[in-house]
Amino acid sequence: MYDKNMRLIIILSCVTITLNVLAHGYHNDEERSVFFIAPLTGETVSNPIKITFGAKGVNIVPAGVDLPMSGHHHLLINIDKLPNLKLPIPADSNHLHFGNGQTEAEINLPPGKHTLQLLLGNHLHVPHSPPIISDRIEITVR
Ligand SMILES: [Cu+2]
Repeated sequence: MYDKNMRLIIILSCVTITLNVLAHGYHNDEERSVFFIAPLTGETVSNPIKITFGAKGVNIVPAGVDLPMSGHHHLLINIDKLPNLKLPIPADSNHLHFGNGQTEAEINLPPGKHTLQLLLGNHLHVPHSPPIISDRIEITVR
């Protein structure tokens, strides 16, 4: 006869260990980043502008998927002052959500200089703590 409680404890231990491995698989904050693969800062581009998002140390998943160290990209356009990083990222023409887990996008911007920045949001569109955010790049649209 087996001990039901012991069996439950063993199962729970395995689940806990697995979750810990998933949660701490990326142990160093330095290894988590998002960045622009294209365009690069200082580039002059034409519409439609193809933007390629890079990510390191995090899994890019659709919004609503709650997994450790994962999230989806948000493109901040011409944002000088970051939104409150404890709240869901706003959704408007200056804060674009890529909630299907996209890693590239095509956008159109008026001619002139613009800044772009990437900010990762979790399953609820809330930035991580500490936030996973790219450098702010400047491009010129011809
Ligand atoms: Cu979002």
